[in-house]
Amino acid sequence: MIDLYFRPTPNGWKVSIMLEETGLQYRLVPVNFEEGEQYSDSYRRISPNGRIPAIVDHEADGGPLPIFESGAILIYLAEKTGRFLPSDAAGRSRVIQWVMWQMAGLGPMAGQNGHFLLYAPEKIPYAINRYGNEIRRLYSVLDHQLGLTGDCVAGTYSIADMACFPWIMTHKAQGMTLDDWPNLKRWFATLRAREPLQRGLSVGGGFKPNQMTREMRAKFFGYDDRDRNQEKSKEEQPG
Ligand SMILES: N[C@@H](CCC(=O)N[C@@H](CS)C(=O)NCC(=O)O)C(=O)O
Repeated sequence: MIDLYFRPTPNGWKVSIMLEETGLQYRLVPVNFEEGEQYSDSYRRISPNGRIPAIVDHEADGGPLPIFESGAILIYLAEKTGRFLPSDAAGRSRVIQWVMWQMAGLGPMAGQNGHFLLYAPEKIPYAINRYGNEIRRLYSVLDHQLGLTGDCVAGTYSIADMACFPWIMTHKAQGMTLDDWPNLKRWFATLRAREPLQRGLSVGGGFKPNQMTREMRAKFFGYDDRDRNQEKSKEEQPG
């Protein structure tokens, strides 16, 4: 049995999709961000970075194995099952390159783009332009790659597709339309039709981006909403 420490977010879905695709037995363990559970001592023993997703494989050789970082989890599950990661050196390298690209580029940049577009307490044009330009560049990179490889990022359906898909799924919230990237649009529709992928996305109650109140967001993102409001009301006073 595998415990999946989870919350319905793009990084969480990468792993729930892989678990559904492989048919491995797993148990969902929700992590309550509003209560700050991700920072508890017990959770940090599983995920030292205090983020979801994480897994514990209770059937690993040598005893229960905690794993954090979604890319590392995908590679572990692919190796455990012998699926979605080619065994030849070139094919394996191609998939891992795109998993790394997602982990170091698409995910973090889309995260920052979404933050400055949707959640930042003030609109900062410099940040919105910087991350907006970078996310458009990354969409173009993926679109170009899919123009070369066809239906899958690294040739055949793999953990590279599962890593990228949930971050492209949030394109509307990112202020993007797939109409500008025909290869990406085709890939997205093909993957969207996969039943295991759909099951992975429906785990944990679907996508509720705005379930946090303004106060919760202020606490979560570490800014003092109360002080800002006081400053704002001072600014708004006529003098
Ligand atoms: N590089 C990490 C990123 C994980 C991550 O940022 N997870 C977010 C949810 S998508 C999280 O746990 N946020 C909680 C917080 O910021 O306190 C991975 O891919 O696993």
